[in-house]
Amino acid sequence: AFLENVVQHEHFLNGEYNTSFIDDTPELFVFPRRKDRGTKMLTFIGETIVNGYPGLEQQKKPIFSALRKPEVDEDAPMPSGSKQVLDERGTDGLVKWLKDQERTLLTDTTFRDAHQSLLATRVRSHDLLNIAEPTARMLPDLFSTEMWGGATYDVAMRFLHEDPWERLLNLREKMPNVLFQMLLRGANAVGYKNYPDNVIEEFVKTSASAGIDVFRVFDSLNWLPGMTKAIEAVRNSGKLAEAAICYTGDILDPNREKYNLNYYKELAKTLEAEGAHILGIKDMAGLLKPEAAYQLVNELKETIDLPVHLHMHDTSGNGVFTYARAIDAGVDVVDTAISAMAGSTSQPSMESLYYALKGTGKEPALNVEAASKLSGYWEDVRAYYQGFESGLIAPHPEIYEHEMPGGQYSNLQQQAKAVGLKGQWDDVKDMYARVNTLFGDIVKVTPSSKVVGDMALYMVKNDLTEADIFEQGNSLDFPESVVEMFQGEIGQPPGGFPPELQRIILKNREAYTDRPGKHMEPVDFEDLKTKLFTELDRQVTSHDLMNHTMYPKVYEEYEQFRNYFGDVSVLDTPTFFYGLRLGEEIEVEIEPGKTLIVKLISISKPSDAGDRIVYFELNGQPREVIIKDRS
Ligand code: 3PY
Ligand code: ZN
Repeated sequence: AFLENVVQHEHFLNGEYNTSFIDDTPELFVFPRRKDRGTKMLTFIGETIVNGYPGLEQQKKPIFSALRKPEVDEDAPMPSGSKQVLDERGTDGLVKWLKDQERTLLTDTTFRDAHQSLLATRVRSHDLLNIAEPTARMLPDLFSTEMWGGATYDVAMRFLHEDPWERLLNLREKMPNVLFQMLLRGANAVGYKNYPDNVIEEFVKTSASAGIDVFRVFDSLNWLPGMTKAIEAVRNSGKLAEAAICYTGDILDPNREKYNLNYYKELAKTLEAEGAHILGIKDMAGLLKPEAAYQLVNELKETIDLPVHLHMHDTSGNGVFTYARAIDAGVDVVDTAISAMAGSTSQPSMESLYYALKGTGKEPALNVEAASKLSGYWEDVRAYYQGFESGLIAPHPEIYEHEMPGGQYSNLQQQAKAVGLKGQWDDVKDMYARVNTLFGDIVKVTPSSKVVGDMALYMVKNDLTEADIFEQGNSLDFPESVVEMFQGEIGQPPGGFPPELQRIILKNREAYTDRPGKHMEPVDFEDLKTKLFTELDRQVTSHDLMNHTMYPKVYEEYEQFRNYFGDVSVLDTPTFFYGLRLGEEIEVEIEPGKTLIVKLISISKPSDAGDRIVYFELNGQPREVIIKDRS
């Protein structure tokens, strides 16, 4: 899961709802600067009706079925769960409790990796919050809910115009009983590049106080120095450090000996010595075969004294088989998703795993009927996001050949299309594997996977072979991401970069092999606070500081959007993506107890200048907004 959408990001960055749009369409500012909330909302809905949502473009609003949301008794006491174990017994107590469990526990990734991998990370807080409390009440046996980090942080602001921190805090309130887990890209935090050490420290501290309990920390090259600061920061925050080894290659293949069983064992020992509470195995592409899972988990359990938590993607279709073998070997926790959001590039289905093992005594801890009910909700919600489906509708065992992380697959496909390689997708996939070999066989996960993808596109586009790179390399302009990686900006792969290739790629630039964080100036947060206070003209929170530090430009656009259109996270998802049908009326709860009733009356033809007037009723009163038709 991925590489997030970088392509799509870039694509959309130039478009629609961002600063450029607002700059190019000054006539939008005929409205008073401080519009009321109703007008802001009508402006957004009008905008969506006239111009569509970026990536979906203008289209008719489909008729969706009513959501099958399971009923729960909200007055009953909340069942206690793993969160209470952590709060009462601390991290060491939690680890002991986990080791004492007889059954394998489950992490539910539905709120993060599942939709990152299936729906381009587009699932909105509205749909998560709607099912959060039922999930907490119905699945209290979960080890954790993975609901933050990875690409969600960036996409929330960039495309959903939501604050990721608000999502976290609101979910925490509705789910007080299960551990909250996030994916942290080591020194890259939730970004695509290394950040200064003090940013990693602050980010972890702030996330911990906003509700994260388990931090799954990885490095995109399995480079220990890329993870140490993050692990230390998690421990200092009193939370659980799940240090992950990224699984690549195939330990069953004697020809892939760089990443053999011993390699993973040594890495695991090092992570244990670094202070990990839990060892994560992060199989981001879904390459871990069933027998390999058995051997790996078995050997790790013999080698280290930590609970083992296995994450994988079901791209090949072999996920449940792999998990069943990992369970045979005594794995402590596995990552699964609710079935309607599982399979393919997402995680294996929790109900499928349960049923596969039912009656053997090895079934994971799960109320399977409850999970099935929740799946009905997700089946209905998933339909809202149909425009973001990856298009991969069948098992894809080819993954074992090209090793592309699940979420990168559809993104790279888009990227290939964008550079005119639409008909050469097979060549790109093939080249991806060849570039990996050229680079010395590296781990491929955000952000290293993006570098391999960029190089593959570059070589196919320019009709270059490996031999050409060595022969003509001095006169070639390599993609920026490739140059940066070979400089050491995202760390070092095991065994280093191939020296001859590195010389060719870097030309006269210098490479370094120590931690990039060491070369970076710490961020002065006090200073930043003052600066943002002037810019935003309001109190600055630690969350603002983090948003700005991670993604300055995205955050600026997010703030502009929010000033202009207000808080659009309160809208239901069909309206958010498709606007309203003529005559349709919706209720929008803009804050607890305050509801707006919005009805679409009519839309004018465009004026000579291309403006349309969209007529609404807002709480029964006529209202209109002027929207530039950009078609
Ligand atoms: C991410 O970094 O977002 C991932 O999901 C990597 O697998
Ligand atoms: Zn994943």
